[in-house]
Amino acid sequence: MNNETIFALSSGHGKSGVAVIRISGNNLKYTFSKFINKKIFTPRHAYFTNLKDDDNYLIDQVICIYFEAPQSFTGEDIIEIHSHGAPAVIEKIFDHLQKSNMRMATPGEFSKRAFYNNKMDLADIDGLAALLDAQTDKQRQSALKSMIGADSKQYDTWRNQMIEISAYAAAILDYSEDELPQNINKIIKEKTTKLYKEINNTISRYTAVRAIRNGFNITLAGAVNVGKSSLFNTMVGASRAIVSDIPGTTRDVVSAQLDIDGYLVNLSDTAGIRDATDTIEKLGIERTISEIENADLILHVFDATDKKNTPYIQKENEIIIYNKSDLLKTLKGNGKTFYISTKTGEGISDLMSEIKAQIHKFTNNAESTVAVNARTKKLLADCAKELNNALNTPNENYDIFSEHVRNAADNIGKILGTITAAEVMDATFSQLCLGK
Ligand SMILES: Nc1nc2c(ncn2[C@@H]2O[C@H](COP(=O)(O)OP(=O)(O)O)[C@@H](O)[C@H]2O)c(=O)[nH]1
Ligand SMILES: [Mg+2]
Repeated sequence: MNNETIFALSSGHGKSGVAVIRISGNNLKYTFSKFINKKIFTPRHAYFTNLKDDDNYLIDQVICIYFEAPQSFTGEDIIEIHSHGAPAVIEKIFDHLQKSNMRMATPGEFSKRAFYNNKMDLADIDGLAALLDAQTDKQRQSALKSMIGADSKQYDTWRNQMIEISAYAAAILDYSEDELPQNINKIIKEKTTKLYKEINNTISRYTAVRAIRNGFNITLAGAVNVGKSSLFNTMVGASRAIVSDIPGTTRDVVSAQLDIDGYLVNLSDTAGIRDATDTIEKLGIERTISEIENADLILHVFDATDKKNTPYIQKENEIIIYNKSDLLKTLKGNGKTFYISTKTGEGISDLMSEIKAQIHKFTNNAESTVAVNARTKKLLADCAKELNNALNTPNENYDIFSEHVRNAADNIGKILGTITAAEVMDATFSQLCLGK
């Protein structure tokens, strides 16, 4: 850790009414006093002031707030300058701060300081990064919950239980039976089994959490010319993909992000699969195949007027759609097949209801668990492995049992950052943008 005073634009870039510039450092009392031209001031109070440079030249009329350590985001002294949001004003303030011996923060540097000053652990910071990325209400809810410590609390509980089990296991060898709680052997095994189940259950929620945090992937698939792009446009509500009656028009994967019931949905329109001769179309088809593999839900579109429609074995994560129903005299979908017309809008709302139901089913209750991400999933898996090793310790060797459970606790410690390698931390902080 360095003692340098850092600053960054915490509000968004571009023209805005107000910009917030944050400064963090060890002792900013004097700096603040100069900013507001007052010797005595109260922390967390807003001061309206003419911000001037060292030559007494007026930079802007601003509001300044002083947060005294440790009651601040970073745990250090923080000054917030609320200036006008013009790029020229921000530039001039930055220039002034640089001349006052401060430097621009690197991405995530404020959070890094918060971490080192025990203001946040890595699970909180993962939540913060997700919150800053949130586009939909479900993403906001899930991220906020992690950021304010719900995940950390669960991890702490698990870790403490493991440390306790490990301590009891070690004690079995050192103490006589009447000095220990009754049935201690049985109790620690039961507790370890319970933890093992809980952690495996959490790992199994990974795909659901991912669908909330990064979006639920829906892919349009089917033969050419059945109306995939037309349905894509209907769903997006705007003409984003090229719709034409020339087979093979959609060559690349076209994607759009939608908000369905507060969930972020990554919808992609694909080339469709057929024996292509054109090399570009072939590439498109390859991409189609990989999109389908990554899809949480496939909307498989058929042309309802096509007499050749052969019976098709539906995949579990697939909805079968017959499009162009306007060209049919009689129709009705059943259960998981839907007759629609992108031309008349017929059947679209039933289809959307089914899509919503599928999203809810997929993400079911994932909000209630800790938000497993790629980093924490690996550590949870290592933790579960150690618990399993403990349970399979041969010959009732409680020394070895204790060590495995202790290792399991260390993996949870790594999730929180209490025990961690530098590269894990760098990866965590670099998700964050400037000013956080
Ligand atoms: N009558 C009718 N024509 C449709 C419907 N949906 C799409 N089409 C037409 O079918 C052709 C192929 O549509 P497109 O969306 O490009 O199909 P894709 O190749 O599967 O992406 C175009 O001429 C569309 O206008 C529909 O519901 N009814
Ligand atoms: Mg198309």
